[in-house]
Amino acid sequence: MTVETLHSHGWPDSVRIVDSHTGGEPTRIVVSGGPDLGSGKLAERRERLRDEFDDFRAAVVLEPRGTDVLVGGLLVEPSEPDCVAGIIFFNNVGVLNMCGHGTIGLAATLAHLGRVDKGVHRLDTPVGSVGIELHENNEVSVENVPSYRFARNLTIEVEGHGPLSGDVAWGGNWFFLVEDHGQVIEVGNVERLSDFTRRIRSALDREGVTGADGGEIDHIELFAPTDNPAADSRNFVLCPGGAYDRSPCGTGTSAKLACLVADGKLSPGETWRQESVIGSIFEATGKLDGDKVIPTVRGSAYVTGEGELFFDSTDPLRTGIST
Ligand code: PYC
Repeated sequence: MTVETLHSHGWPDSVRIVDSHTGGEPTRIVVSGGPDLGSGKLAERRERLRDEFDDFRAAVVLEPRGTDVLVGGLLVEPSEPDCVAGIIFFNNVGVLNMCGHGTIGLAATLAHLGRVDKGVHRLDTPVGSVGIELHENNEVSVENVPSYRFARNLTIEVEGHGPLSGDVAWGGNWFFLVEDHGQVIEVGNVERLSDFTRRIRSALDREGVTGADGGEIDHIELFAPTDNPAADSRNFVLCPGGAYDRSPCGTGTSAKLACLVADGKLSPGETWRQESVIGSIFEATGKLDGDKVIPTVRGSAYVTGEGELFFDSTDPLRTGIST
């Protein structure tokens, strides 16, 4: 898209942003000045962002303004009347369905802006509305969308590894969850873990393994025991754009909870403490909703900055650096 087309598309010259991190994973919320996506359902507005404003997405999260690790969110008016705000998350390669760490960061952002008080609120997302509760000490609980296991113990052939088995589960995004992988989940090993999980994603792709309705499995999650007495398990999560999640991943923890409940390893109401590869922790509990589980994921987020991004029309790198 040329700069002239961007202008005629109503691309802004600048936007206001608030940055935060949740367990080490950064979130950048565009709080004002973003493109007008109309007033339809959030799923429709997400498609509009994807189809008509992809350069805007890229400009907000990619270098030189952002990084591949950054998850962005466009704050919009909700379409659901009981919601205080609507949010469309995106990252370095496209739009997301939902984002757990991002929702915790968004709650901290809304509190920072004085737009919500402590207590319980609802947010509209492209995959359904979610609850947030703001606690003391920067902690936030997110009542996520109903989560479930779609396929159990599926075996794929991973290049350089051989057969590998895992579960496919939905936690607001599609995950392939693997317990038995032979990898060491430690922060010093993230390059190797990233390469390994990318090969798993390629194998899923090659073998045509998807979530329900052909949904792409774009998140890969490995688990291992932890020696941290404050956690039940440590994970490594590969995100769609190739970066790894510094947090334990809210939607990934939700998918894990659904599998644990389905296996009878966790009872509704019991707490699961998921540690990330860098050592941050989310606590999660679930309640049954038919054959699905509604997870509540609790973590803490800190606002790290606030400001304005400029998109100078003469800047040749206005739309970011795509690699
Ligand atoms: O916390 O759900 C999450 C998430 C998805 C991608 C990065 N974080």
